[in-house]
Amino acid sequence: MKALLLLTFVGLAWGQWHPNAHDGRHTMVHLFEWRWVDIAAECERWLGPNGFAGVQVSPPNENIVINSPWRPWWERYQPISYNLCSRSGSDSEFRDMVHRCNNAGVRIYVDAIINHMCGDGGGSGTHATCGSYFDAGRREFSAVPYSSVDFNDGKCGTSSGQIENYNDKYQVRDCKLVGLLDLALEKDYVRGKIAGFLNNLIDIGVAGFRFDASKHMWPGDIQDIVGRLKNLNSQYFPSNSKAFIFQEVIDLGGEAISASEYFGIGRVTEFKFGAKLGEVVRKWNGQKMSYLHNWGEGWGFMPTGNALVFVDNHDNQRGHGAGGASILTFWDSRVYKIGTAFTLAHPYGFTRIMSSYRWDRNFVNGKDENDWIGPPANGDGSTKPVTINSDDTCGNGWVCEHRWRQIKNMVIFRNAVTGHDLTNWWDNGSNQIAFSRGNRGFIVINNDDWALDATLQTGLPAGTYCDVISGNLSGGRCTGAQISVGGDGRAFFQISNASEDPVVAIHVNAKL
Ligand code: QV4
Ligand code: CA
Repeated sequence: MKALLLLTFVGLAWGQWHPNAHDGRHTMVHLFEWRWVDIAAECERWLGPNGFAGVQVSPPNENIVINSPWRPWWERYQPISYNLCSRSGSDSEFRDMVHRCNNAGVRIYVDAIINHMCGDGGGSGTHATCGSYFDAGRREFSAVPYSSVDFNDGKCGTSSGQIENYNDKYQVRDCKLVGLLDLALEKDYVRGKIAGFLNNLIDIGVAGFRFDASKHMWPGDIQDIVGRLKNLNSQYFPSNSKAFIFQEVIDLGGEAISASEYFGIGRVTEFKFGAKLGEVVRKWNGQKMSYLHNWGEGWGFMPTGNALVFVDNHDNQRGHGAGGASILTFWDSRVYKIGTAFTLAHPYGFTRIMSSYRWDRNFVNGKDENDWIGPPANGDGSTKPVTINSDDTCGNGWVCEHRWRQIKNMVIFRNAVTGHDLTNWWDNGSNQIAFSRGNRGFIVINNDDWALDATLQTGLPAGTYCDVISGNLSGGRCTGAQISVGGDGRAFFQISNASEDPVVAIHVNAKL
């Protein structure tokens, strides 16, 4: 019985729920719209050395080219074929990136668009990133190939052929999501083509997949496709490793489809996390930081072992998808850093950091009319390189949140504390909170409008620690604040509410 339980546990832990990261690495970053050559360099110069587990990359396969007049980021969510060429680079550049990132200890997770092809209004021709011929009206995609029999047109029950009612699960799965041609995933042929695409990526050496629009696919169809996947490439992974799967299902409650239907396949995006965290950090709707004491399942979130969590994603940072106005983004950097520090310090879920580019926002009646703007680009539409400034920030319009010291150091904090329970919770009944992660790390946040002055039990061994929010441990000294922990584990903290970063975080790997 014990052995059986153990086997089940190992199977679960190392199956599709496990990110296949190198030991001690516990956070991925979404390098949204980055070029493969830039990601390869970033793995070697930043992500590897700073303990990042992996990168979620933008869709690598061929997509429609939309010039209206400039290319929107969302054209990449309209596949034309499974050939690997996109604005991020060629097939050989993709392979080189995967190889170099794996060698730097950083995994690659692919955003896989398998629910649909391009929109029904996509026209016909070769306006696609590898130049393949297609005809959206006739449902022909010659480079796969797919034809009209491979789509759900006959199955969808609405007169528009679109999803009209999210309370009808048949519509949500069998009709077109915003006009996107919906694949007949119950067909052996279609499943085979998709599995072929994913297995090619596995052979190249990727560690797993984000399944886009999973809510719009029947769990049984996804399960069948996952069942066709090879083990991961043994050049980089232990033998018999399975691809990590995380499914994009937006479940804020109140719809026909719930995230739990997908738990048996892999992890699932927990969208309640960012929506609620934004409310709390912004102190909207009567929320307070002290209410975070039972964050996680206690807030009605899915079980931690199923959850993929993030403060914002590429959709809800610009008003697409779900979450609404509460979502924290780099545009509000102070609250963003508070929310991200809490996320990375807290044990709940597998964490993903967003890394963005800037665009010119243009709000009209509360909606950003420029929410479509693609990555920083040259006049010919090609994506601009990510340049690195002498202070480690990025140029050319790339935000690089994952390089902000306050965020990068919390990725390292998480690596130091993972596996240790949340203990020593403290709050002032308002917006000042603190907690330990066993005897490995301690964080204090002051989100009130007055100063924090408190002597708190840190749970840490006595010594002098560097606050990794205000600085680094460098050359045997702290470049920012220092915290002395006494023999009884207690330390004195003072955090001004006027501080740009009203957070102090200390851990055993940044101790003098
Ligand atoms: C328009 C009309 C349709 C019409 C169609 C005619 O709205 O009514 O039928 O033209 O062809 C773009 C446009 C959209 C356009 C569509 C098809 O914005 O106006 O339809 O293309 O031409 C991204 C963007 C979408 C974009 C899509 C495809 O967010 O705006 O649509 O890419 O380019 C739900 C889902 C969830 C989804 C979320 C955004 O449950 O799965 O909405 N999230 C994922 C991705 C997201 C992506 C998709 C799914 C689709 O994270 O980035 O959508 O792959 O909550
Ligand atoms: Ca579908």
